[in-house]
Amino acid sequence: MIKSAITVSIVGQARKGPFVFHDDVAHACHIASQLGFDAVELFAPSADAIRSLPLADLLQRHNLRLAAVGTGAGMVVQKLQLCDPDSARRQKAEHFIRDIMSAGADYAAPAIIGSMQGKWDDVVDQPTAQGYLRDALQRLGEHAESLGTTLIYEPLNRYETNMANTMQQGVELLRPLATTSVKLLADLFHMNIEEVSVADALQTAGAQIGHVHFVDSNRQAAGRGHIDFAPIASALASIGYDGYASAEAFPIPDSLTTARQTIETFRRCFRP
Ligand code: LER
Ligand code: MN
Repeated sequence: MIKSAITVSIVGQARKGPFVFHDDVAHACHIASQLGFDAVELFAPSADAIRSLPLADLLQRHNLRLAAVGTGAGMVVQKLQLCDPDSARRQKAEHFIRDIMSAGADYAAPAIIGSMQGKWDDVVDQPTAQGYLRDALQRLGEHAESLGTTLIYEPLNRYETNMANTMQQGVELLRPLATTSVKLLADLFHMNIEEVSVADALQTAGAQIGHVHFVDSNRQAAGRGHIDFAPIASALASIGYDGYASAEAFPIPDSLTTARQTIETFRRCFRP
């Protein structure tokens, strides 16, 4: 059965980012559990920041799971990315991700690679960048396997990366990997921009989908934009997806309204 999750960021530099809750993890957990969410997804500045939270206690007290941990703070705060021309910087990026993966694995949560994938450009051409990214995904996928988790790779819209924009490009990027521990993230906001049909793209990626960012066309709560969620819910049901639908949305007009609207749409889609 598909499970619900909601995002909380504790990255100061990401206060304008698409996260439902900011700064106060205890408050986010309280509201998430009151509204009946299954889990929270955490965006943190570092593995140490995750470890210094009273997360075990909060999750247990509110009967929540940790759905996933984001790694994008490596880019937002330190400008790290896996396609950096400088090998020491690439290693630093990989190390940052590895650390977050380990912190997430304490709660059986996978880590997400979104903006940390980087981009190709005039300095690092496309085949070289693709090689850097694939090699890192291979090593990090093996690390996920050893931790008993998965690694979630996220195709992003063209304004954020040129590595993979669609589910099909994500499938092709992962195809040569000698590990099945790297899964795809289907972010409905990015897919709404890039896919011919969001439902068809979900069907194409099928069992490779490991996480869903459940959000509307305008990156507000599901139900506050113009995405038609019925065919998306059918596609996810038909591929047997049983991971999280996690609200990575702007808190517009505010966090509570966004959380309420999300869970209403979630129930309409997945608990009819
Ligand atoms: C992260 O999940 C995401 O969707 C990106 O747009 C941010 O890098
Ligand atoms: Mn996303």
